[in-house]
Formats: sequence, structure tokens, C-alpha cells
Amino acid sequence: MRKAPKHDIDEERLEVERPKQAAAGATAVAISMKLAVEQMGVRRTAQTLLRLNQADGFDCQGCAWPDPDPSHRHTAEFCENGAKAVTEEATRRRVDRAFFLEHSIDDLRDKTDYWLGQQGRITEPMVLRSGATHYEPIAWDQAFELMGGLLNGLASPDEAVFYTSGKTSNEAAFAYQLFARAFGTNNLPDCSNMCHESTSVALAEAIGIGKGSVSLEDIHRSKLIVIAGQNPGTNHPRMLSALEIAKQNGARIIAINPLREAGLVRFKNPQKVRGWAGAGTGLADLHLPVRVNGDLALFQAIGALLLEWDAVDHEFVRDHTAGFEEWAEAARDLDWDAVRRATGLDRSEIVAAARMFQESDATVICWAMGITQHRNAVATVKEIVNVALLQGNIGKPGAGLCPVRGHSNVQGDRTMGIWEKPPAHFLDALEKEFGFDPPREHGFDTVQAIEALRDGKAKIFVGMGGNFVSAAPDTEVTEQAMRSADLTVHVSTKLNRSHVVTGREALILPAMGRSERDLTGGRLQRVTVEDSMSAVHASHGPLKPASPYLRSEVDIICSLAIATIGDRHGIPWDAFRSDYTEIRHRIARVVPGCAAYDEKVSQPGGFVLPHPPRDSRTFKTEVGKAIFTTSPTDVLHVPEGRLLLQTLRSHDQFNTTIYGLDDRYRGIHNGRRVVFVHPDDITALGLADGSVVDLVSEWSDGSERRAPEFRVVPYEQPRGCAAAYYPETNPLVPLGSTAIGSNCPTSKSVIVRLEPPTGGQGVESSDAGQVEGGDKKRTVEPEHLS
Ligand SMILES: Nc1nc2c(c(=O)[nH]1)N[C@H]1C(S)=C(S)[C@@H](COP(=O)(O)OP(=O)(O)OC[C@H]3O[C@@H](n4cnc5c(=O)[nH]c(N)nc54)[C@H](O)[C@@H]3O)O[C@H]1N2
Ligand SMILES: Nc1nc2c(c(=O)[nH]1)N[C@H]1C(S)=C(S)[C@@H](COP(=O)(O)OP(=O)(O)OC[C@H]3O[C@@H](n4cnc5c(=O)[nH]c(N)nc54)[C@H](O)[C@@H]3O)O[C@H]1N2
Ligand SMILES: [Mo]
Repeated sequence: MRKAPKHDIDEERLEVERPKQAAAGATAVAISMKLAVEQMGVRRTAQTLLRLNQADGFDCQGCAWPDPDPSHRHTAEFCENGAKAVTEEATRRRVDRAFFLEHSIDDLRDKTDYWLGQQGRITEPMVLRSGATHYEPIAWDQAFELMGGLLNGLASPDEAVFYTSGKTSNEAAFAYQLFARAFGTNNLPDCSNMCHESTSVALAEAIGIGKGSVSLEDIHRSKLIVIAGQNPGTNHPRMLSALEIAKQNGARIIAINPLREAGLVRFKNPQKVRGWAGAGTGLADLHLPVRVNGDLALFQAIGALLLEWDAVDHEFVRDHTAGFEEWAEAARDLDWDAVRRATGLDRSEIVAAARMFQESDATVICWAMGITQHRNAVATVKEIVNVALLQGNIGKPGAGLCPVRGHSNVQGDRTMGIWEKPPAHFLDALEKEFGFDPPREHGFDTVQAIEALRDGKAKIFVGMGGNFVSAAPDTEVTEQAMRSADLTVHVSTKLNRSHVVTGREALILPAMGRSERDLTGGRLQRVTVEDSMSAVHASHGPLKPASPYLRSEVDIICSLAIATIGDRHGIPWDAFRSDYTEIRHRIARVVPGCAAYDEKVSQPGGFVLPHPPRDSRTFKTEVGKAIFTTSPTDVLHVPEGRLLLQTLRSHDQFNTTIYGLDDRYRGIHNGRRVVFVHPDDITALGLADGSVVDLVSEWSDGSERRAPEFRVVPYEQPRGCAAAYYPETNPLVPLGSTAIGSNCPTSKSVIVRLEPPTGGQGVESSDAGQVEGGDKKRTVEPEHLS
């Protein structure tokens, strides 16, 4: 019997309690074990979790946080949420042909992402024929034939879009981009476009490479670790172990976050006996409750103070940077009133933080989605770089820039060429290796792909993993765009919303996951991945695949290539899928830093890719030096009676995959449709703890978007800010609202009003109800002060 809630909100069961003051500990172990044993059984649980993140095991599908070097790994080198991610994949539940016979597409469309995901692993390829009410089985060869036929029938290869989510291995990613380019397009959007794109753009411009510059060892040896816009207790729990070591070595920590997240306050290490019962390690020495979107101004202010105090590494600035004088001039002129309005912080709080920078000669700055998903995100990351450059905190032990990536191989996918804007040197290398002329014009990123589908300029969508429909902004527009495609194809492990909001025809191609033994071509295959700190290593799964009909992503891509372009360009697809070593030999010749790739990944623990700023303080920017960037201080203006909403993750989800309905550290149980609001704002808006409201976003073109029925929960944070979970809030983020320079959707700054439920989705209310300042159509534009 499949039993699951149809709606993720259960008003009667939703419970709210006080937020927690510490992360992990014994509860975390108990919870991960309970879920794992329920879905995998005892034997499979032991078999799986003990191989996780071991040098001879498989890489966790959870986050991209690095593993300690092989000699320092624990027997259980995983966290609660890693265990959940593995359980989700290694579950014994199945979605088979009987399931699809039982559930029509209309029926499935009514289910939540949570329900869909809980049904289990997909077991065989399925097709939704034009006009059909149900998915039906299809043989693999016929599926490839169908795809190949439609792809070849396009007026131009640019009418196809090849999306990637960040779990795809390096081998699969390399083969996928090669196929797309050999077919003739650079339309290779990926989840990165919604994630760390602002980081990649800013770092490439400022330091010449779009990746972070630290190793795990640097974190352990750092004197000051700054964690901005990141919630490691939930999203990168193994980072807490590294922070614990750093603390024991004397590091101090500053947390910059509108919310006081449990994982930033105190950590009880579940891998140590002491951690189960004791008080744990206190982490953050200083918490700056910055207003949402205030980080640009905050880092400008920290920089200005360091300059004023002459806490500057003059030698580094002189030898390795450009643009200092211009930046310093702006810093001296900083508008402190604007800083106060943007950050919501007192000058004394910022001074306290800047003193900690001044007193540290080895600072690491970490950041994630709280920084990258804003209109000013690229400028903010550059401001973080300015502060690091000022004190020479790059390319020295214990110091550096540490963007903490999301998906376990999102960084590797980009290294392998999953990029709609490939650099010319990469295309030249492809051309030299494979002898064809790859397309040179830039392709669509995620937002452009949605626009192209919406406008009929793209007609086929292929998703290598992921859940495009739920992850992308502006749900209604995105769903409409997908529906206007001729064909949507998803290579997936589990069912999700993207399988039920489809083009005229649709395919679900079930893939093996990373925990599974890959015997493609009759050989035991391994794959490789790259973590957030540029370390590349091999991964092979221990488990029998969920069904004998699953194929590996590499196999699926190579088979699709054969069905679509055959031996055009003479690319040996068959050899690639019979032995992935053949792909690694090509990676070695095409991808910078990957010479002798197959040999290097064979060493236990793998190898680290070159990073010129980290390795030798070399900056391959336009001017050959690291660049100080000067940006205007901006204050996001929020009209009266409105709140600035950030959309974030609960403790029980991996992106659009919902594991359960609790957000333990924030005190939420049995529900997800909650909106966290400051107690005084609740009163000021005429609402009460427990009121049910619609969230309505208002945009500069006068249009509105609505997400219905959220329960108001009082929660400590700066006045005027609010928070609610993604993906329930994705309908509120307009497609056109993206970061300047990176086109990343602004999922962390959405201006909303809260109003009594209208009882219908997308219905415009003419009544502003209890909300004050009911001038609904007011234009909302960031106020730029310079
Ligand atoms: N268990 C689990 N692990 C995951 C994921 C998951 O969903 N579940 N997702 C993976 C992925 S793809 C990613 S990208 C990462 C995401 O990891 P995070 O970036 O930690 O994810 P979010 O929940 O979006 O959290 C953003 C944090 O930024 C804060 N924040 C919001 N706005 C601002 C702001 O304006 N300024 C500052 N300073 N802070 C702000 C929020 O309060 C929150 O603490 O995690 C990865 N790991
Ligand atoms: N409002 C708002 N929107 C956001 C964000 C936010 O903070 N707020 N965050 C953004 C971010 S940071 C990201 S990274 C994106 C995430 O966007 P995506 O990466 O597209 O979404 P996921 O939810 O991670 O994808 C989950 C699906 O991947 C499939 N899958 C899982 N494992 C495998 C595998 O091994 N192989 C294959 N082939 N498929 C697999 C399963 O079918 C599962 O349903 O969402 C973005 N959207
Ligand atoms: Mo992400």
C-alpha cells in the first residue's frame, strides 16, 4: 500500500517549538539510522553506509564538502543528511510499470514532490505518447530512436536544450557535453546557473579562476573563519567537523546570517563519544544578524575599516593586485548611513567583526546561497574578494576564498565542459582532439532555456538528472514553457514533478545511482567526481542496481549519441560506454590540469586540480593580477507593509527531494508551508502567531505572483525579513528577476506581502486585507545609492 499525504501541509499536525541551540549529536545518528533501516533494511544499511566516502568506496550524493585525506577518515565518514541522501537512492521501494498503469498522468500531477519521491526507484524506461493518459513501458532502443528522430528533425540543433544537475559524474558530463557539441549546440544549462553562478562569474573576473582557493587543511589551520549566507548544520554537516578541528586549533568564527542557525552556534560531533552526551563545541564567536541582501554593504564596511586602521598587506596589494586605489577612494567615502540601512547592523557590530579580521593573519571566507541568489550577488562576491585581497588572504596556508558548492559534482561538471559559455581554449582542445568544429556561439543558461521553450525557440528538453520544473523560478511560467515543448526527456532515479509536467511527448529514462555497482559493457566501471575544493577522486558503488533494466548515465548518453549522430565525426561512443577509461583518456587530453587523469584518480584519495592563485599567487585575469572591484553601495528598498523573503532549505530535504516534513533545528514538525516572520512584524502587520496567509510577490512591471496558505511562525531575525521553504515558494520568483552579470534567479530576495488566503492559486485579490500600506501595484526597484 502506498500511503502518503497529498498535501505537505497538515494544519492539524503541524507543530512549532523553540529553535535548537546546537546541531547534530546523538539525535542525528538515531534519525539517519531509523530512516535508513526503514527503507533499506539492516544489512543493506550497513553495507551501504560503511562504504560511504571511504577511499575504496563511493562518494556521497549529498553535498560537495571534501573528504579528509584517506589516513584521517573515520569508519563512519558521513552525516545525517548524507545518510538520508543515500537512503533515498538505496531504498527498496519501486516505481514499476504497474505503478504507471495505476496512476494516470492527471492523478500524478495532483501529488506533491514529497509524495512522488517517496514512491521509490524507477525501474524501466517509460514513454508518455502524445495525447496519452498514462506512461507506458518502452524498450531502451526505441526510446533512443524516438529521441534521435526528433532531435534530427529540428530546424537547428539550437532548438534542443541539454540540462545537467550536479550529481552527474565527470565521465558522464564529459560525454554529454561532447555529444551536445558534436550535435551542434552549446545549450548546456545546469543547476549551477541557479546556484553558485554568481560566484563563478565574480571569481573568474577578480582572480582569474571561478573556483575556491582553500583546502580542508586550510580550514583546520585558519585563525578566522567567516561563514556568510550558509547553513552548514543542514546543508554541509561534515563541515562542522572541520570547524570543530579549527576551533580546537584556536580559530575564531564569525557567522553572517539573518537567522541564528543551530549549526553555527554549537556542534555535538556524532562521531565522537563525547559529542553524544556532552555540551559539544561552541562554534560562532560572533553572529552578525545581517538584513537579507545587506552583505555587499557589510563587506564594503569591513573593508573600509580595515583600510582606515591600515590593516593592509601592502606588499601583496602592490605585487599581486590592480584597482586598489580606486577601491580605496570609494571605501574612504563610504556612506555609513546606507550601510546601516542595507545591513540593519549597528556600526559597533561591524567594528567588532572588522577587529577580528584585523587580528587574524589567516582568514578563510566561506559562503553559499545566502550570498549568490541576489540581484547584487556578483558584486557581493567581488566585495568578499576585495576584503580577502586587502589582507593578502589568498594563496597562503590557513587562508582563502571558500565558496561551498551544493551538488556533489557540480564543480566537476563545469570542469568537464557543462557550460553554456564555454571558453575558447576548451573548444579549441575539443576540436583538436575530436576533429570537428564545435559551435562557438554561447548557448542558453537555465533562465534563457525557459524563455526559449516558452517562446517556441527551443522544442526538446533533455534533463541529465535534476528536477527542472520544481527547481527553476516562476513555476507557472516554467511549467507552461515545458508544456510547449515537443519532447521532454528526464534521465532520473526517482519520480519528480518534471515527469508529470511534460512536453507533447515525454520519456523517463531510469539511471543507476552512485551507490550502485556499474557493470556496463560487462566490466566493473568506476566514475570520478570533483569536490568543492578541486579534489578529484574515483567512486564505485557497492549495491546491486535497483532494477536489471537500469543503465548508467554514460551508457545512456553514448547510446543517445549513436542513435542521433551515429559515427558523424568518428567519435568512438561504443568504446566509451564499454570502458569509461577511454573517456578518462580523452579528459586527460582536453581538460586543463587533467594530464594522466586515469593514473591520478587511481591513487587513494585522488588528486587536486591546479589553482593558480592558491598554488602560486598567480592571477590569470585580463591584467595578470587579482582585481579590486569598486561597486556602488546598494540598499534594497522594501515598501511599507512588505517583507523581504528569502527561500531556503529545511533540514529534511535535498533541494526538491523532500525526505520528511520536519525542520528539526528550526523547531518545525509535520509541515512545510510556514513563513518565518519577526514577532514585531507579525504584530505590525496585524497578524498573529499561527495566522494563515498567502504570500504575494510584487514586481516592477506591476505583475503579482501568489503562493497560497502559509502558516505564520514567529522567528528571530532582522525586522522586515522573512523566510520560507523552497520549492514551495518558487512560484514567487519571476523569471526576469536575476543577478546582474550571472543571471542567477534572485531566490533570496523576493519582496512579498502577506494577505488572507483567497482560497485559490494564482487568483488576484482586490483586497489587501489586514496588510498595511495596501498600495499593491507600487513599483519595486532596488534603490541604488552611490
Ligand atoms: N541536506 C541538504 N544538503 C544540501 C542541500 C539540501 O537541499 N539539503 N542542497 C545542496 C545545494 S544544491 C546547495 S547549493 C547547498 C545550499 O546550502 P545553503 O546555501 O546553506 O542553503 P540555503 O538553505 O539556501 O541557505 C542559505 C542560508 O543563507 C542565509 N541567508 C539568506 N539570505 C541571506 C542574506 O541575504 N545574507 C546572508 N548573509 N545570509 C542569508 C539563510 O538564512 C540560510 O542560512 O547545499 C547543498 N547541500
Ligand atoms: N526558490 C529557490 N529555488 C532554488 C534554490 C533556492 O535556494 N531557492 N536553489 C537552487 C539550487 S542551489 C539548485 S542546485 C537547484 C537544484 O536543481 P536540480 O539539481 O535540478 O534539482 P534536484 O532537486 O537536486 O534534483 C532531484 C532529482 O534528481 C534526480 N536524481 C537524483 N539522483 C540522481 C542520479 O544519480 N542520477 C540521475 N540521472 N538523476 C538523479 C531524481 O530524479 C530527483 O528527483 O535548485 C535551485 N532553485
Ligand atoms: Mo545548489
